[in-house]
Amino acid sequence: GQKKGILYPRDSESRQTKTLDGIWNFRAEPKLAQDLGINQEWFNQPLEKTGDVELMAVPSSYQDLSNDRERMNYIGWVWYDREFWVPIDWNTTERRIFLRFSSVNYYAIVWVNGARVTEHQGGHLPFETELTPSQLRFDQPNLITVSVNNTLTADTVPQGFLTFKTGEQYPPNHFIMSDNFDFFKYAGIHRSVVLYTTPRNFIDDITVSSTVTGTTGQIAFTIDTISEGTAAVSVALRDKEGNVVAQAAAASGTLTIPNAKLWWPYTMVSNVTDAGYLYTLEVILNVGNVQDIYRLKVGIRSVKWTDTSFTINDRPFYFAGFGRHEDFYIRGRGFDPVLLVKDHNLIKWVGANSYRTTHYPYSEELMDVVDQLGIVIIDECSAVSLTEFGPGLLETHKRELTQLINRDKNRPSVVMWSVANEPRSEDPNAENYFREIFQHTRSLDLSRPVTIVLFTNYANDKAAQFADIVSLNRYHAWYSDESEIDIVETAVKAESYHWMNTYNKPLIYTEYGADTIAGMHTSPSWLFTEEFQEDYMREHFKAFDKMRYNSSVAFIGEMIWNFADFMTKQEIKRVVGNKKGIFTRDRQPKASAHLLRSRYHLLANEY
Ligand code: GCB
Repeated sequence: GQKKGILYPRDSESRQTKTLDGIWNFRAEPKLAQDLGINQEWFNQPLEKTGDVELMAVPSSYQDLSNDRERMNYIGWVWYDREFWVPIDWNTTERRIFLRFSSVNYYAIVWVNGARVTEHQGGHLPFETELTPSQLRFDQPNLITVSVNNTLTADTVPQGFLTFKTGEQYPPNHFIMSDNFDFFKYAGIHRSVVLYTTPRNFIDDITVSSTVTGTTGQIAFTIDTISEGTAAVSVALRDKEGNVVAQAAAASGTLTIPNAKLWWPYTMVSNVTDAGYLYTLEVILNVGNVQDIYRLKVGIRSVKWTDTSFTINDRPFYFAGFGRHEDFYIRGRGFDPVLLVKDHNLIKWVGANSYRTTHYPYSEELMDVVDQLGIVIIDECSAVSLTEFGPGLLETHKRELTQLINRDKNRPSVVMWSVANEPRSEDPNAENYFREIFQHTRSLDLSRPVTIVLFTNYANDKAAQFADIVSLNRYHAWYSDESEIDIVETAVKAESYHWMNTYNKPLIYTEYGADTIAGMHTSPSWLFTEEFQEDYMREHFKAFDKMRYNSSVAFIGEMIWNFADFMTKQEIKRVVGNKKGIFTRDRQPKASAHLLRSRYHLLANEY
């Protein structure tokens, strides 16, 4: 059969992984070089034979590693290569070897020893290909070459638009790639590259979903295998101590767990060690006398929603969280385990119970961490700020959702899918477009609600009608009625009630925020000062409190924009990036972090 799973590569008795992370060679094509590297077949030899190469770290964005303005604004093909060895005992038809990329932004072509082995479009999501022993060398180094193109179009998610500027003030061939989103267009090999092995007959995919009835948990499971002989699949669910609490000898079925330990958000348990309880689903495939073993962490929890409620394990859940970014100095959007740990320590310090993966899927390592800590996730795909709704875009967007759900479907932390952030959803074409997007998402997963994050006027919006839960971004007293914080409470309530009453769905306020330069103070508060950010938040809290205590509507959450300052394109409304963080880009608290901390701890006592 055709491989369709994208399980995270994990070592086991039957599987090995080998990282290709480290220092690679790098070469950018000259500006507007018209596919020079492909035409000259740079993949057929070490890059250093084709011209000057630079050092490049993998994983990392490539933009901030040089001091070059052109590199920062580069649009087009860049090339990476390195040598690698394959262990001699991998040279057997008893094993399969896969090459897996966790994220390359945006478009990638991969060659091994000069042969094109795979390509992928779309950042933030993994892709892989099998390498046969005949494609590899076991007695000398192998060459891997990756070309990466960051050009966005009307058919990519997100969208971008190349414009050549002409006129006497412009030099020849002056062009820009414009976009409508508010984060820097980092590009490159953003997450790990690994080789991993499986036995010839192997576990391709695992799908689980859980329900809870009283004290009993149930896990429905499906195991997909690729095997040539008669395959026998068995599964065993082990608790944290390693005891088997349920098992089955079948490729699909339901496990019943009496007195199940539930997966709880960490703010909803009194003992923090009870948060995010994970069992291990041990899956064994036997073909002849060869086994493949894969262990997947699973949580038992229920997610339920109606037009008036949202619950986790049958308790109302109120989202107290953030919008975020994968963003840091130097590495850009490159995966960084140090930052991952620091951020989640800060998130727990603030007492946030949730966040949205604005505006693209975050790393698999991060998803492991939130599963383990009991932090709740609204999982967003890369469709940010869509402006034109053509058939090419629809196809790309659906493919991204398929890959996202395939990757994250088993995560207990993920309680909702977000199909888009701030599309021009008052456009008449948005109606059919989003009807299809929502249908497609539900065809892949019915166990979680689907939301869309809107910034339209409730009366003209064409997409909210399809959502289970409506999410709203709004910046009263910032982008509209700027500085007039005395209107905030009234404005937030008036508008939120319109959304809730028009659509009869739960509402989450997914963004509000004010750019704040850390260390800038005034009394009384002025735009951009720490005092203003605090005042602005307090006015929002008044509105949120009135709405969450109003039992005739379902106001189910507040998420501030943003967890930390982050890099954006250069524009005059940004002072070296977006400063709406409650932490600075280097993760130091502004006054607002302390204010939010006292609120989120109070909220945690109530829910
Ligand atoms: C928004 C966007 C977010 C921006 C934010 C802002 O509505 O969803 O990506 O960064 O506003 O600060 O303008």
